[in-house]
Amino acid sequence: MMSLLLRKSKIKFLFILIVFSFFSCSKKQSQKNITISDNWLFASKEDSVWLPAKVPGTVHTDLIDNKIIEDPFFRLNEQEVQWIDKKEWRYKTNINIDLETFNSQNIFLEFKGLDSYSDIFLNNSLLLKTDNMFRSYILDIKKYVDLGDNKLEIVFESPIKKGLEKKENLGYDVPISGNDLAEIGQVEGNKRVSVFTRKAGYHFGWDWGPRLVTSGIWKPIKLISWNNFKINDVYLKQEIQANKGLINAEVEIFFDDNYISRDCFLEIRVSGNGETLKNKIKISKNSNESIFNISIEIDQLELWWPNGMGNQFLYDVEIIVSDKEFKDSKKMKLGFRTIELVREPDSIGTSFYFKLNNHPVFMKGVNYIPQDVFLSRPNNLDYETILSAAVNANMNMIRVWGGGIYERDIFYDLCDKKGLLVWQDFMFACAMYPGNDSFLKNVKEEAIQNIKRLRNYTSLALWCGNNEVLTAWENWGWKENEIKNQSQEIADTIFKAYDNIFHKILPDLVENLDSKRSYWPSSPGGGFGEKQKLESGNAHYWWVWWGKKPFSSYNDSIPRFMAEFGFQSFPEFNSVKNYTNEEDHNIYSEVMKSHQRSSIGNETIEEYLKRDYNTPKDFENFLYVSQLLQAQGIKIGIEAHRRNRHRCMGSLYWQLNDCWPVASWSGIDYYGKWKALHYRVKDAFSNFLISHDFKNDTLNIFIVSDSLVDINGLLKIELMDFEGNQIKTWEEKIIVESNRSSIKMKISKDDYFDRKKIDKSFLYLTLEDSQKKLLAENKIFFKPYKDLQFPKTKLNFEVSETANYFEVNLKNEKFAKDVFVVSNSTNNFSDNFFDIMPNSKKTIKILKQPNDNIDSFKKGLKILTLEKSY
Ligand code: BMA
Repeated sequence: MMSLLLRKSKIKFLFILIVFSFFSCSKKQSQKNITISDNWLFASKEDSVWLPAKVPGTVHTDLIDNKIIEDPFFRLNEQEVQWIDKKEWRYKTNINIDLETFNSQNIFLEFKGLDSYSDIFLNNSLLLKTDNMFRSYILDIKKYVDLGDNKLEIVFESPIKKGLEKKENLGYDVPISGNDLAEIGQVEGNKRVSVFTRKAGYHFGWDWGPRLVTSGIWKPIKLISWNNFKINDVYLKQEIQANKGLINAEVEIFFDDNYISRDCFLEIRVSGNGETLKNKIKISKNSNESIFNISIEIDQLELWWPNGMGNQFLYDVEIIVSDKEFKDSKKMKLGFRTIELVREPDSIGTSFYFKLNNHPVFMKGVNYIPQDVFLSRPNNLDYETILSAAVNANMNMIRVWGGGIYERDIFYDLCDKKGLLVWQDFMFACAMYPGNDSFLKNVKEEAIQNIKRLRNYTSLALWCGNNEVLTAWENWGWKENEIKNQSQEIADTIFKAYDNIFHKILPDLVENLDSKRSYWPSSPGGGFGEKQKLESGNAHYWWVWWGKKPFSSYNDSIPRFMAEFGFQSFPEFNSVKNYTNEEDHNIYSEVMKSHQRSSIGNETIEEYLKRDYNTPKDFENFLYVSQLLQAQGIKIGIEAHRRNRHRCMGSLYWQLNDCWPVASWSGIDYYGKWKALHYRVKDAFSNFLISHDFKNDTLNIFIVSDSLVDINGLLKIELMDFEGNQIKTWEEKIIVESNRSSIKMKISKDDYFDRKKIDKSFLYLTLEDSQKKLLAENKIFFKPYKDLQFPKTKLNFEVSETANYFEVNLKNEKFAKDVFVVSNSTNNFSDNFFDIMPNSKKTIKILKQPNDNIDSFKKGLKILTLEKSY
């Protein structure tokens, strides 16, 4: 009987479910979206020949694809293509409007990104003029479309000519840094015009980038048609109370003018651990208000954590608007976490650190620039690859730097997924900006759109007004120059524009649209004296590199948060071969110099290199040792910041990646090859770090932990020679306290210092947990590398393969320093640029590429070591 009843009720339930799903599925989508990417043609204004174009794309890449210009990254080709940015370019296609679309109540075209001055014509009528590549534009085209074919044409004006025109109209000069490489453009007295156009600053050149001032449709164009209603925007506001989460969603809904409000519902669905929670409310069209609020509570909340601290748990959130016939929906992801920037007076000055879920977190990371000068080139896989590399190096923060772009959605989607907190600059860098009304209005609209687009991302940690604008004005002599060369009044006008943008417009918008996030006006932003800079706010420390101070000065200049410090290196030889010919293989050749944009680049690398290393024997080894030098320097900086975490709570070095092949501060070259820096940063950023300093003839051994729990550990120090003979050891059981840096052992100089062996021995430091798992290791040498007597050693290696990997097995009898396994693969090894301890083995692997075979892989293998580099 019981089972019959059960069966009956089951059948009834199934019936209801089928009827329900029939009705819910049968609802028509109120909105249709089509990407306009086909059959595009382009031509310059004077040309009657139309050539095929890719959309999204740029004029430069279309000219490359049509073989009109050669690859601008090869040798000196960049110089040959400077005519492109002085011309006007036209793009056209046909949009087919089918009957259903034609009959829709509303038809729009959405331009997600137009670079930068464009006139948009539909069926030969000029409908819109645009002037900001960071904004999207939406155009009501209902009145202008025909059934069937419609001609869409976009004409791009020259950003250089427009810039010159605007410069002329402003009536005074604004200072712009030398990163704007106007001299390559050779235009009317080399005038710098980058700041007059709301366009990525680095397109005009940078001290690691080419000058390739693009135009084009850099983001997709969408044809959007809708009936009755449409979700326009969703803002998910989150709150955490004990172990409950609350989402308050602000949903902006557009209703068609003629829509007669029927039973209309707004619903929110949230799914996480297998179950879906729902809340549904009745709404009605209201002529005054388009924002509707709906909330939902989640029990037993699972929190989101940055990389290295826990899971990146993301809930699926869906917002649905529906009536009996139609529905529109939007799917999003949301992680629950609290995040705050803590700025409180303390015994040093004012703190600058982030608290995540109530824990202070040391930010380990890097500055990111756009992955290509041609912005339509990087695809989703490229984003996945570069951000995975950051995660692989144990980073938890990435700074989207202000001379590039507000990144594409995929970037932030992946940061949410991978636990990389985002320090987001607004797009202003190293220049003062005009302050006329139309410029400010344009900036305001750009900021509104981008704040709204990015505020739902879990990983977004901070809005920052600009990169190095304030410090340029106050510290680089700009203010004084303007007073001297123009007038006090003009200098005041220039700073008034600064004040308006960075102290009024942007903070007000962040406060109104994203009130839970902090805004920081400028990076760096501390006091202006050297000492004050280290006591409050964040710092960019460039005394190493620009100031030629030794790497050891990182140890004494500890700010509250280091947002930039860096040192250059060259790409590896296989990468250099991609953009050069054999005759260019000298760092001072015209081609290599052209792929080095820092005014002091090659000389500075050489100068530092000679301090610590022997002069490399050839070009290939010079490139290799330049990478060791860079890795060594940045390691010193990161360790100093982490040891001093009571004072400094972040270490972001300059820079992660490149936008073309070049000598630069990057840890990953344009082709995706990791330099020594990227491999070694992984240890320096590991959750447990063993590090040291020397004070008054005492060696202090520090243990730094970013873990949230205390653990038992074994600290071991071995003094050994390069042949592997142990001279002395120290061992101590310790407790590694959570989220902390402390000195765990002190050894006096008399104890470890053996004058006779000083150039043949080193200290090997290890930290193991109670299961004997190695948590951290490090080495201390007593002299610069050039003064050490590394043994002549023969490295043996064998290559084997598994289904997906090639493995290189290395064996060594004596100590080998900085072993670089060169391969012809475009992938990276599991480890590289490592030391091999005496009498030990090391296996590294590399993912196979399609069609790879072991013989050609073996042929491409080569091993470089420091000892053989000179
Ligand atoms: C920092 C950055 C960039 C520059 C780098 C190296 O100041 O903000 O402007 O590329 O230094 O000079």
